[in-house]
Amino acid sequence: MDTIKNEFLTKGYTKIDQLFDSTEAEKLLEIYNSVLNDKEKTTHLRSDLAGIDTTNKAIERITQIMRPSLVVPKILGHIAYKKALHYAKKLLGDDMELDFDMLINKAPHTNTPTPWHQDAAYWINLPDKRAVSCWIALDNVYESNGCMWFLPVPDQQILKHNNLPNGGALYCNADTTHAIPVPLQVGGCTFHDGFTLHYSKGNTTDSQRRALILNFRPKEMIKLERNQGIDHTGVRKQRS
Ligand SMILES: O=C(O)CCC(=O)C(=O)O
Repeated sequence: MDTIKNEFLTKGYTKIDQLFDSTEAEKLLEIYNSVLNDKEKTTHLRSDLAGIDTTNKAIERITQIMRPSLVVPKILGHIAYKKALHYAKKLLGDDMELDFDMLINKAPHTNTPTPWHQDAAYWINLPDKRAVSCWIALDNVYESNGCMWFLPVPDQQILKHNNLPNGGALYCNADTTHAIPVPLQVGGCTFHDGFTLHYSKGNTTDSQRRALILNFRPKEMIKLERNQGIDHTGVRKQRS
């Protein structure tokens, strides 16, 4: 645990090879697929991080569904949530709690990168800036289907971000020459800090690239967010 914590605190990210086993992965995938395939129940939580393709609105390239646990609350009982919370507490303190979950899928042959960004650019400016995202692989991930890449940022700076057109993701320009890809097997995960730059290449393979992301921050900061109407379900706001 000390090595993991040290890596997280110095580099802004770390990885766990196996958060849960293949039996647990199958259970999670069953719930995950039911949410992903239910366009009706997820309409208000769903977007394409690549921005809507105005020439073909039916195609989602990078499907993001916020707060899947609002659609299927039983997902909260999966061991992934408990284990990720355990690590979040070890990494950033016992007051960490789940702020929100989200699911991101890259459909086969959509070849659309998730642009370089810092998660903190999406969030309001909270007095306590501790936050960690656990990115869980539900397919084996490598460069050509969109594993995560990371680049540490010193001093909790937030770089200038812009929006991709048509409701797409935030992106920033940075020198990413020294970024590191992190391939994972199903059930493996990474933890990254809210200020760490990250990105993934497009999926050029025949299968999906499914990931579940769990975000943790201090209980008091979640209260502050909720008091300001921030529940991570709605229209994305941009901070920088
Ligand atoms: O899954 C991806 O491609 C991007 C994930 C991401 O940006 C995040 O977890 O903060």
